[in-house]
Amino acid sequence: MILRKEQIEKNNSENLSTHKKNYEFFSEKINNAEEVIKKLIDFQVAIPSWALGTGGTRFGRFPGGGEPRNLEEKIEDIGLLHALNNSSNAISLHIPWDIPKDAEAIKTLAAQHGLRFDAMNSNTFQDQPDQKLSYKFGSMQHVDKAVRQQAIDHNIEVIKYGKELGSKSLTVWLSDGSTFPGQLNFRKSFLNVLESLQEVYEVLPADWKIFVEYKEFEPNFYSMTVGDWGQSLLYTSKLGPKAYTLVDLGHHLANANIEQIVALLLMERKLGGFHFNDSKYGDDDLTVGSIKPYQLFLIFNELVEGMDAKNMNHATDLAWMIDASHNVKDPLEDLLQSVEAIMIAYAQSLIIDRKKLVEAQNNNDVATAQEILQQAYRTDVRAIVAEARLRAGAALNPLSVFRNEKIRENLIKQRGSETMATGL
Ligand code: LRH
Ligand code: MN
Repeated sequence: MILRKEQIEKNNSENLSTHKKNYEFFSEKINNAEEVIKKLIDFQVAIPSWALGTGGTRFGRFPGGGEPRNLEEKIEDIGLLHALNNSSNAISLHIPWDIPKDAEAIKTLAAQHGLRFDAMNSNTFQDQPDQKLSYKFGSMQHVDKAVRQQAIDHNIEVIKYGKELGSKSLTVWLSDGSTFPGQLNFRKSFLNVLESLQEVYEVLPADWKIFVEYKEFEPNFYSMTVGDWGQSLLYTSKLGPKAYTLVDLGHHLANANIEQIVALLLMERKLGGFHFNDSKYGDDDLTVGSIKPYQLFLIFNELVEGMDAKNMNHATDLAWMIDASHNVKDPLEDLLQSVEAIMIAYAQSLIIDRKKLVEAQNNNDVATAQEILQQAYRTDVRAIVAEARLRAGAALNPLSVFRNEKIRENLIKQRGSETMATGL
């Protein structure tokens, strides 16, 4: 299902005058609109290949139809998102859910849609049909060296696929841990994981990064062997300069101050990137900015401040990825809303009066500091974000084009109503 430029232009022309009025009104309220628009156009978010179908829970899954049946159709769907918002030019693959049978062909197809391959994801949290040894009691932490070696070999295989596709990074999320006290020796488990990651690190190409993703609980419910940012930083500090910590917003205990974690990982030059989503309780993998939009803004505030302090390039020096699962929304609509929320939070963080904020902080003027942050957060930047899309040849309102052009209906006609995508 290819979206033709004319379809986007037709929809844009119907909304252009309203947009222009909004843009003129709101761009006057900020003094660096042009700089913000340039940064928004450069800012690209990778789409997870495992989130293009309907997700589910152990209680049920309610597929909506027209889901991609293979990697080629997943690339088509991400191409569609990128055509609509010009902010999703990368795919993050999960192996073995998305093994590229013909890597060259897949790479060419992705390029035709203006897409590149971001971080590759390994999977040692499920047992595959042809797998010799089970990961029931963990993978890289396992007491049995043979199981650890199997997990190491899998990650090396994932790097091989990534090299063929032009990816430059590997994300390792381990479900390893324990569910009952006494089940594990925490020190031995940590050292087994470290030794295993070191064997993967040794074969990592010179220009690659390895992201160590932490998670507080699930599927283990007593301990996780990469259980929080401190443990991940311990691994990445011991591994070496190509190892970084990956922050999945849903992988924290309630009320954790994620923006402070981000600031300190940036200070240590050990922040590798993000899995953006939102949550109210656990790893809910909900639409970005749908539950705690102010937290997302505060995280981007620390990102912009911390990256500028290290002269980092906002668009390229960190891995910006979404990790979501769609139980009740159309997967593509959900992803469009998530990218929009990320762009809005980024734009708001770019209009913070940082000079005044530093002044207020140096004067312990707490009230003024809050006023400065909330001035930016309460500024409606949607017309600025839309103007960036317009200038990049994308849709002023991606979601309404998706609906107006009956894209899901067409996908169901093309693929059927029963198709199920691989993934979560
Ligand atoms: C684990 C996780 C990890 C992925 C998986 C799909 O909760 O966030 O990033 O491998 O989701
Ligand atoms: Mn994740």
